[in-house]
Amino acid sequence: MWVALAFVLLPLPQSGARAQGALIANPGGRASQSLVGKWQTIIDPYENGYYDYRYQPSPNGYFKNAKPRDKSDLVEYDFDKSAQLNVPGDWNTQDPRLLFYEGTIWYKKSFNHARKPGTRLFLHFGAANYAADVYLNGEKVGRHEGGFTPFDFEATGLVKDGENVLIVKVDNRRLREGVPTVNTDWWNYGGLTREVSLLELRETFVSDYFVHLRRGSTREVTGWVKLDGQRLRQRVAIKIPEVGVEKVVETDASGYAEFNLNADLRLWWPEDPKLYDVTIAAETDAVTERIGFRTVEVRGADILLNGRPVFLRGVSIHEEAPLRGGRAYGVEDARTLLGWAKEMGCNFVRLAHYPHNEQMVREADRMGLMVWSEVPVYWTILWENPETLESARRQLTEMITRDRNRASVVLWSVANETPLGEARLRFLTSLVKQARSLDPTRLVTAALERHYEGERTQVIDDPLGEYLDVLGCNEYLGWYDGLPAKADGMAWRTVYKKPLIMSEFGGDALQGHHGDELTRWTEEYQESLYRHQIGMLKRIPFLRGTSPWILTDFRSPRRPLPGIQDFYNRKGLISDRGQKKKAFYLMRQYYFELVNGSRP
Ligand code: GCB
Repeated sequence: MWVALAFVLLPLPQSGARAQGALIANPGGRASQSLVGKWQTIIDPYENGYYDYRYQPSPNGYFKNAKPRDKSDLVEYDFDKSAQLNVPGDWNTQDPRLLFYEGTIWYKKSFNHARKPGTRLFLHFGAANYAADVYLNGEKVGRHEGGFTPFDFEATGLVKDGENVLIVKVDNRRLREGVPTVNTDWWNYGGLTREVSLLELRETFVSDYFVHLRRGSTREVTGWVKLDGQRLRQRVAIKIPEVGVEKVVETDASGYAEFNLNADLRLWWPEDPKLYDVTIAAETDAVTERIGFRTVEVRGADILLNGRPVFLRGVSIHEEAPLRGGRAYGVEDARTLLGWAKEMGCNFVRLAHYPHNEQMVREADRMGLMVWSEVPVYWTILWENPETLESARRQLTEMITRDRNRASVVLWSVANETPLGEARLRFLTSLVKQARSLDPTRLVTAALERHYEGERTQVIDDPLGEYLDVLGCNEYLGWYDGLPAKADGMAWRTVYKKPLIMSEFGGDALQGHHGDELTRWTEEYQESLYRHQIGMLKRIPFLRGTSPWILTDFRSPRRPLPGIQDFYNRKGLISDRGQKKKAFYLMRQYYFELVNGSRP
């Protein structure tokens, strides 16, 4: 029943062979035509451009881009006279009318194309929040749900020589059965929030690959490649020219081949994030990208990077643009956010609570930051609903497919603060299993909750812990639970012999708001909270990492308090204007002490 249902819910692949959710690896490394910039847009809160007045899907929706044929003709919309929005970019911060908007906006972009013989064309979207219906020259190309992962639709047969019209209906309404669901502590930024491009690929092309060190080995590179197209049996070379290595394999009838090779590599470390050009060269196509090599494992309560125990000095980050606000995108935003983390002494970032844009992980690769990457399975998901599970599984697949060649990513997180129960355990263990089958090389985690044993002990015994490699835990002692000094003398216990990352702790402070240590919302209260927390963290024997909540203040509709919050969660160590709060420096001192055994 459930398999049948899942099948019915998924749109059929457009060009026969490609599976739903299949992504083209390394889209930034392909020949492409960028479709970023100004798009014409129509705000459509009633979905008038989609449904007719009987609420049936209309064959003449806005995707037809109609124009009056003569002076008497009635057409009630006109993209070309409508307002423009920037892509990439959320709509909420581009027009004050749209700050709280949740609903449909139609986007239109015209582009010219001159078809090259022997090419296949794919429309690539970095992300669209939440549901996107894509039309090219009046025809439906596909639909994607999930606001933080990429998607590709083949458009080979639909692109014309000359002018083409691409129209996308983006709907960011929150859905009870969605992933995330209706209730989150972040802004529901809508729109084409990441890059859009037209990829130009060969008729048979290298569609995906996974290149990594075998777990436990620092010399043996292993993985697989996959071709897409008609000529599926080919010789494919995997090359790392800098170390003079090349291995040739033959793909099978499905275009798939595995490989193994030995190489004398300089490993990827946060202190020395070495990356190599790796080329996958088939007979009909070749692609190159920068890849780092490292292993990550657990041994008892230790996390081992390249076989050595590491402590993950981290910080949690929302994908919120530094300084200008709204959704972050692109290299500049990534450099600023990750640069602040580095300045604090981090070797690790938790990218909460959904997959961030690809530039974040690519920059983390270059800058030497280990990454925790997460799907938006947050709080109160509908655990019993098969559609919800299907959506979570698809988003997990898209996240892993996009980033599995990134050395920086060490942890896949399947959930954040989810309530105990059987259906939830079934749901999450299914995600854990899937993550392991898509990527057996990384560690799997989740941000769990804790409970009291008496008044002075916190226990982590969530049954999900059994299935994870690393336990994450969110705790708010001193903020939602008592005052900062409550952390003093608090003991921690877990039933698992596994490493713990304290994946959240913290409290709100309005930057520049001062008072004594017991006055809420002041920098002094937040600083004192961090002081008590650090004292407690140092006493947890199985603690192997921390990612306090959070690097910068971020917008949240749950935070209305006038004069203080004004719809921002103020737990940032840095304000939304980029000013560091006192607690930033305290955390920085703790991290520098961890590295040097002394003050910075
Ligand atoms: C949490 C959530 C995070 C919230 C944070 C808070 O536990 O995981 O998304 O923003 O608490 O500030 O309450």
